[in-house]
This record gives sequence, structure tokens and C-alpha cells, in this order.
Amino acid sequence: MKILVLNGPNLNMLGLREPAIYGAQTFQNLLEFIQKTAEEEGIQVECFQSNHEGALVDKIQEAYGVFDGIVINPGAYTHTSVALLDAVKAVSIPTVEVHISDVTQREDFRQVSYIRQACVKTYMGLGFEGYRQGMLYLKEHYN
Ligand code: CA2
Repeated sequence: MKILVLNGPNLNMLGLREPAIYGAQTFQNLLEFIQKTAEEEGIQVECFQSNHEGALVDKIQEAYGVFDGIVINPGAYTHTSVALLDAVKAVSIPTVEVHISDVTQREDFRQVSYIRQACVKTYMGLGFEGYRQGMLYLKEHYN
């Protein structure tokens, strides 16, 4: 099974600031965690991070016919982007939404998720473990 893991804006800054919200581990640590999970579970994984909405849309479109599932943490685009929602709908690839923090416990503007209505599952507040749960969910339901 092939899974694409997408990370949106500023997630490449993990570990450098706001450790109380996002933890002390770095983005490189996250990539290693995802790779290790993939090896343990017999999953082929590709990771992509961008600070640019259109680059994420392009990557979702390119996943069509290539990947069996997507795990996405859209970062702040969660709360603003109809374009990412439309891209996930367009490719019809089973997609899991992940957030490191529990957005339900944060500011009002984080209570909206556009992409969620196109996602088969959401994990939040579990730190890096949410990415692992997302990969396992896709393997269990769409392998
Ligand atoms: O909890 C999550 O995973 C978020 O998707 C992270 C986004 C935030 O906008 C969402 O509401 C929830 C922000 C990622 C920014 O990460 C930073 C890392 C280090 C320092 C500052 C921000």
C-alpha cells in the first residue's frame, strides 16, 4: 500500500518554537517517525511539506492513480482552504486529517476545518502518534 503524508505551512518549524503546544520534537524527528511506522507496517510512504497552498493542491492532484491513501496535516490551511477540500474531493483518495494539537481546545478560528468533510477520519491532540494512527487506519480499511 502506498500512502502520501502531507504537511502544510510552518510544520517544518516543529521543535523550534511553541514546544508547549506542538512538543519539543523536530520536523526531522516526525519524518523519521513516519518512515519507521511505514517500515514496521509494510507501507510505502512519501512525505511532502510545503508552506504554499497551491503546491499542496498540486501534490494531491499528482497523487491520483499513484497513492492508495493520504494523511494530511494542512496546518493553518485547515481553517481557510476550500482549495484543499476540493482537491481531496477531486481525487477521491481516502484521506485522514491529522493535527498534532487538540484544535477543539484552542481559539475559535481553529474550530472550522474545511477539509474534514472530505476526510474518512480525523485524529487530533495525539502528537506524532496521530500520523501513525492515520496510516494504520488507511491500512486497515483501504489496503
Ligand atoms: O495542531 C496541528 O497540527 C495544527 O494543524 C498545526 C498548525 C495550526 O495552524 C493548526 O491550527 C493546528 C500550525 C503548525 C505550526 O507549527 C509551528 C511549529 C513551531 C512553531 C510555530 C508553529
